[in-house]
Amino acid sequence: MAEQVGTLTFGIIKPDAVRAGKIGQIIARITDSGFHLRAMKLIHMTRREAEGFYAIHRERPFFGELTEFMSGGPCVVMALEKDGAVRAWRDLMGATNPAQAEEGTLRKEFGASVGENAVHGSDSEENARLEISYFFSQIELV
Ligand code: IDP
Ligand code: MG
Repeated sequence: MAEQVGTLTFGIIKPDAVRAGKIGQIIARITDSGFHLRAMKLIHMTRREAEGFYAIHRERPFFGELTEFMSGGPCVVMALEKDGAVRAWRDLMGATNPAQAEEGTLRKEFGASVGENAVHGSDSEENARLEISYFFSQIELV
């Protein structure tokens, strides 16, 4: 495993952005912003896998819509490294609702609605570790 120079966060290029052909542009924005890719793969989650990933939102009114969307097509899951990675990745993503996201953020550029907002990012280092381990085994982290 390469020497770790920052902290890790977990990101997803969501099915809407994959469907729109934006994988390459989003990865370019990620690496141009100084993140190092530590793990990455294209997957298509089952409904159960999406429900497991978003279990924390089980009671929210949008849980059904969210897990249907996230299991509705392929997505790209990633472990990203940078100094202060959790915060830096959320800053690059922008607000949950693309209509409220700042200029220059990924959700502003690629998100269509509060549900279909192009990218996911962990909200804490602890959740980043849990989310990375949900999708990647030890040997998939470079
Ligand atoms: P975050 O992705 O910015 O951390 P969360 O509140 O954790 O936002 O919500 C997780 C995901 O659930 C969002 O990214 C979005 O895809 C979806 N979501 C959040 N709020 C709504 C809503 O009001 N309607 C539909 N989907 C929502
Ligand atoms: Mg969240």
